[in-house]
Amino acid sequence: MVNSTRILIMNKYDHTKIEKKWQGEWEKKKSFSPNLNKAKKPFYNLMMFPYPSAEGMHVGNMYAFTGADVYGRYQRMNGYDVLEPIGLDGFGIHSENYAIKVGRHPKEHAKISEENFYRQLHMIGNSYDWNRALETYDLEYYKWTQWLFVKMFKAGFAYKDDAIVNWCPSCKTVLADEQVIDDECERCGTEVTKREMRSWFFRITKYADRLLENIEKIKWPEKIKIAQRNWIGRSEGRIIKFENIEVFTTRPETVNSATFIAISGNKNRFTGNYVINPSTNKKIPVWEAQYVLANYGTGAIMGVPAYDEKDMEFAKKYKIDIVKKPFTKEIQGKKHTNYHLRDWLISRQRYWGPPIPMINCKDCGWQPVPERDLPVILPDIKDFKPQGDGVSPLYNASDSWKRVNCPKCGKIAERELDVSDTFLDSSWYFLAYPNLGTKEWEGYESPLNFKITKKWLPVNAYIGGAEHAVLHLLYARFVTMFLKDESYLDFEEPFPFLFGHGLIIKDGAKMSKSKGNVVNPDEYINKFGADTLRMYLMFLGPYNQGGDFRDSGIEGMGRFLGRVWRLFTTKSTLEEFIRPPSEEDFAPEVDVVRSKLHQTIKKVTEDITQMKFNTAISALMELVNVFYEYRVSSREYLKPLALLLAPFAPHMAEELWVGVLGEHFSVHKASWPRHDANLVKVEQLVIVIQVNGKVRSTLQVESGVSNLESRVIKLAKEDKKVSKWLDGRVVKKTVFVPGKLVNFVV
Ligand code: ANZ
Ligand code: ZN
Repeated sequence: MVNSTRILIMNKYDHTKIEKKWQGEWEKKKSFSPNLNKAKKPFYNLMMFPYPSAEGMHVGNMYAFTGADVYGRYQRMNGYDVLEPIGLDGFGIHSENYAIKVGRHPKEHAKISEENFYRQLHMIGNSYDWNRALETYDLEYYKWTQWLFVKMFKAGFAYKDDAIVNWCPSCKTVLADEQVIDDECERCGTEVTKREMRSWFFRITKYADRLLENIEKIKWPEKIKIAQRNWIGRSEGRIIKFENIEVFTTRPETVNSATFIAISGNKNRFTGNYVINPSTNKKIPVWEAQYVLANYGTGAIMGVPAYDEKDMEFAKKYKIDIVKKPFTKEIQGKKHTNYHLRDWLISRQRYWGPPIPMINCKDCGWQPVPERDLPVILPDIKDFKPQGDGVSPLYNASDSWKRVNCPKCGKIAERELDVSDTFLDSSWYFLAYPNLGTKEWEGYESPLNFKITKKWLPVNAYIGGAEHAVLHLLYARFVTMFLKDESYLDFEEPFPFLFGHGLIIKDGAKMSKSKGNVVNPDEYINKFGADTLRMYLMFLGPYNQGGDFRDSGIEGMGRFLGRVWRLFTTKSTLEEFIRPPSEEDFAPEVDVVRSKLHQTIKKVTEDITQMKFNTAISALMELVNVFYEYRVSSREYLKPLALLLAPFAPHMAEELWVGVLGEHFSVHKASWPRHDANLVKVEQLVIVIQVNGKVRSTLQVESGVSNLESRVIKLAKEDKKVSKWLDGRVVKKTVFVPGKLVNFVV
């Protein structure tokens, strides 16, 4: 049945207009705000918490968010109630350092960058639930960050201690071990020094074994798992006593070859002391050595130059005996397990963070702020800059803020002046999103509504960069375990499935502000549209590997989407094919197109499931080529194409679906197409190609195609082995035996 009445005359695709239109429509209709109570098939699709740097988002960030969104949209079309929330991790050193650099107050700066960041996030067309955005500097939010501190304290997990800690001379604050990367500050790259300070710690080490053992149960990239295992660094050995000096060793069987003892020191020097080696009963010297770490094991080692390289180097340098005895069977010392992981240093001598909710009373000691008095509001102060002498900027707050009544005895006491680490803000945000707006959230006992939490957590898919392999991902696991043990949660791994995306490279380097090779998405979105940029980014390479950003590539993607648009809009929309029936009867073509479509459905589905977005897009391009080649314009074929396109180019797909095909709003709620296994398989036939009767090549084609004379001849001529024999010659006659043979007579 042919219906040629609906002739569409469409204008050129106006991306600016169409993208704005659908973004407005999605928001108005709350298309991506699932009803959390009623949802039947919850799917929590989360991308790692971004922090808004003032210049806003660059295409590297957009790359991360887009991949996650493609995945979320796909799940939604598969019938899930997808929750895809977004917010800003705007408290903390990163934002504050920038504010200081540009001479703004962090609070004022936060407003500016928030506005810019949300504007950009709207532009890229992700299916965020805009009704539940959150910012870590929001009072409502950090009330609960402080609550978490109080819970930790009450459970004995927070303590204040004097310790040798990492100090960043540029950020003028202490840092946690995890925030020192190759001796440099994770934030600013300055070389970190050591300092003795009194600071708050969380006992993450209590969970060392569980954090380690659970790694085997979660579906994470192997690289990230290895990083966590190494960071926790469990090592089993023994503690051996050399008179009054205890050493930790993982090789107790080498004790009879130990020729010296070394204790941690700032210099390499001999102390003049000797101790008896309990295995050989010989006197051995006690050295101080820089290579012995003060806070690992017992801070002292037995030097076994014959079996250990570092000890060998030291022994050679200082002319210490080198003795190699066979391993002893008399194993000395008691068993001891050592960890590389240290307790999490939470204090920061900075302004822009949640004040640590603790009160110091002369008589009662440290007391937590009662939960119903939270939040402890960060006071507005003019002199917010870090001072460098270890005194917190909150020292400049008014006395009325600094002095409070002790919650226990009521006498005047003093507030803690440190704020907490930014990584505490982001250690629990994934729990917050589904709970925003619940009555628990508005209260003070716990932010977590039991039913909602049970229904929506843990996170179904967590997508982010590998640079947080240890930091955020370790802290979030720790906090979740803690809340489980405190009976607030019934699971202990927040992210059972984590996907690590790759990085965008520009001019040979990772895209980052410090490298000065940042590409702002705004200009590209204005010029090509968000859909084109999204598709281009997803096409750059496998999503877990990233890719190289080039202007020429994005133009190519723009042309492809233009082709898609014209495919839908320039011809009459007929119910059947409109390929002129001049050639063969078109039944075989139906076979070809249909099997290509079903192959594509299968391929795109499998690829998206594995986040291989680049090959999914290639498959779509091939399909579009076939549609052009066979002049496909039937709804039967165009509808599934629009559906397959929807996760990648959500705006154009919506316009094609609703505006062109006249389907119901919205394509993003329509069902993902299913392939028919019978149609995917196509019989392949081998056609022999001859030139002057001699076999020069063979051609493998789908059985439907094998009978099409002009198509087979075209393919045969394009065959490299054949074209060699045809070049420069005139084909006088072409013999075609359907399904079997082509012979060119030249
Ligand atoms: C004797 C020995 C012989 C060792 C040998 C190794 C090889 P992991 O696996 O990282 O735990 N060690 C112990 N405490 C140390 C400290 N505070 N600073 C520096 N090194 C320290 O490594 C444990 C090994 O590292 C220990 O076993 C000790 O050297 C050294 F053929 O003892 B071994
Ligand atoms: Zn720093």
